[in-house]
Amino acid sequence: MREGQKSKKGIFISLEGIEGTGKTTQARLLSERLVEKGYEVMLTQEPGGTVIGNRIREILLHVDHREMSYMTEFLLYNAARAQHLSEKILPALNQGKVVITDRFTDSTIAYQGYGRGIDIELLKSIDLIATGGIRPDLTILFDLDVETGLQRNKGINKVDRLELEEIEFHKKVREGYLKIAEAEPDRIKTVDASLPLKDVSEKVWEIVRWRLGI
Ligand code: Z5A
Repeated sequence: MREGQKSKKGIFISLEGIEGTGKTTQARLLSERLVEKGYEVMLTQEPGGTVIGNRIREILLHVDHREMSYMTEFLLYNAARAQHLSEKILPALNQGKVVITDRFTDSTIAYQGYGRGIDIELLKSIDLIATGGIRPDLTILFDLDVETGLQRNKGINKVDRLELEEIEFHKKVREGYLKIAEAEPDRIKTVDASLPLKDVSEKVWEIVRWRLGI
């Protein structure tokens, strides 16, 4: 899971992808299936997952904060992640739980790196400070064309600061995700998120069962 982590009994799973790919829905379905099988699960999300993280989330996503610099945005995501890890993720893993997080470091590489254009090496060096190098054991990337993803979100009337970005930004993020997945095929498994919801959840379950050996 990470370089240098002292103890770890649980399994750390992250779900990634552009908006509207179904991460939140699939996180819930996966959690329910794992609980049915007797696993203790902690379902969480970024930015957020803690009181401090949720406050940072409000700052990050508020539509009025259009003047936020890319560097401020990047550092706030990392601040929220550092808190999330120390307060929630690591304690849950040390208790042997399966932690499912809706987004983690790959989101920062995809959005702030490939999307905003911040140097990837710089992102990685700050990530090391925020996370101590902790990586999920398994990441599922939900891949979907940008137009469909944004359309699905329109259906639920959800708008935040990042969703106001031009479509080109979201396309760069999607391409970024695909590059990240290509570079780490053992950790990151890509699922076609354009399939019907039930089919996507079956693919997710297949991958997770394989990873857990059940
Ligand atoms: N961000 C960042 O820039 N850097 C970072 O480091 C981190 C995050 C951690 C967080 O937004 C924003 O922060 C996000 C990235 C940025 N930017 N944006 N924009 P969020 O947490 O509020 O939202 P999100 O992560 O982007 O997820 P989402 O937009 O809520 O979508 P989703 O979770 O992937 O999808 P969903 O809510 O499960 O489903 C959306 C709709 O589609 C819903 O009506 C479903 O019923 C429907 N759906 C789901 N699956 C299907 C299928 N298979 N077919 C048809 N319809 C479906």
